Amino acid sequence: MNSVNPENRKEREPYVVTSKGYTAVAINAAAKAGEWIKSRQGQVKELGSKTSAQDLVTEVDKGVEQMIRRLILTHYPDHAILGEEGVEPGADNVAFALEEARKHDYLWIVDPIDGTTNFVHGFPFYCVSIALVASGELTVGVIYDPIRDEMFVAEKGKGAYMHGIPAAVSAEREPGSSLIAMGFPPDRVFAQPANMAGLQQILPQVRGIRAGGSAALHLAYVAIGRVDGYWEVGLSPWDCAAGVLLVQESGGRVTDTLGKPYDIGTRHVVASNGGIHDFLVTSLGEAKGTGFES
Ligand code: 2AM
Ligand code: CA
Repeated sequence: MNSVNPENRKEREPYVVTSKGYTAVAINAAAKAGEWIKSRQGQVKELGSKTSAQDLVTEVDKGVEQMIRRLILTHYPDHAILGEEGVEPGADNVAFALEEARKHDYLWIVDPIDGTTNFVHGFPFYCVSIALVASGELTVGVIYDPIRDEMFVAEKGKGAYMHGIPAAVSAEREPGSSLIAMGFPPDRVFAQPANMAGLQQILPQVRGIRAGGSAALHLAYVAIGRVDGYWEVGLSPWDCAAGVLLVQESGGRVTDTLGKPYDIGTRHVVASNGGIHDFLVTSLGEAKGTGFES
C-alpha cells in the first residue's frame, strides 16, 4: 500500500513561520528597517526623483521596502502588500493600486521611509510605517523613528503604546493654546495651494504650526500628545494608515478635511485630540483649503 506519512509531507512543503502575531511581525520589520535606514543616513548613492525634483526616492527606500516585504511574506506568504515603492507615482495610479489591494483579506500597507526628503538632507525626522488592514479594518499600526529609537504601536481595540507606555492624545480644547502640525507633499499644482490656504487661515489662530515633513510621524505625535492636531491635503495610503490607527487608539479623532470618517483611500486628512477637531475642519472649509474645492 502506498501510504503517505504526513510528517514527511510537512517537511517537503515550504517552511512558513507561523508562531508570531501580526503586531510582532510589524514591530520586527520596522525595527530592522529603521536600523538600516539610520545606518545609511548621509550615504545615499542613487538619488532619483519621481514626479518632480521635489518627489525623491533613493536606493535605500527601495531596498528597505524589499526587506520589509520579505519579512512579512516569510510569516504570511498569502497576504497582500501595498508599498510606496511598488506603485507608480500619481494619484490615479495610487487609487487603482489601492482598489486592487482592497480585494485581499489581509493587506499590509508599507512606507519604508516616510520623510524621504528629510532622510536625504540629514534632517533627523523620518520613520518606517507599517499597517495591517484585515477584512477591510485597520488592525495593526506600527511607526518606528530610528533617530529617537521610538516605536509607536497600535492594535485595534487594544490601545496604542510607545515603548510599552500607553499613548493618549492631549486634552487641549483651545485653538489658541494648540500646537498644530501640517505638511506639504511635493505636488505644487493641487496640494500646495490647498495646504497654503489652510496654513494662512489656521496659523494666526493657534500657538504654532510645525511642518516636519513626515505625515506618519506627525500622526504618531498627535497620538502621544506632542501636537494637538494635524492636517494635510494630498497624501497616499502608506503615509497615514498606521498613524491613523495610532490616533484612534489613543482617544483621538481622524476624518477627511470635510469631517467625514477616515478610510484608507482618504487623501486629505485631519487628525486631532478630538477637542480641536471641529476648529480644524471648519477653518479648512472657510479657507477653501480642504482639497475638495476643485
Ligand atoms: P514620503 O517621505 O514617504 O514620500 C510631506 O509632508 C509628506 O508627503 C510626507 O509624509 C511624504 O512622504 C509625503 N509625500 C511625498 N511625496 C508624496 C507624493 N508624491 N504623494 C503623496 N504624498 C507624498
Ligand atoms: Ca516614503
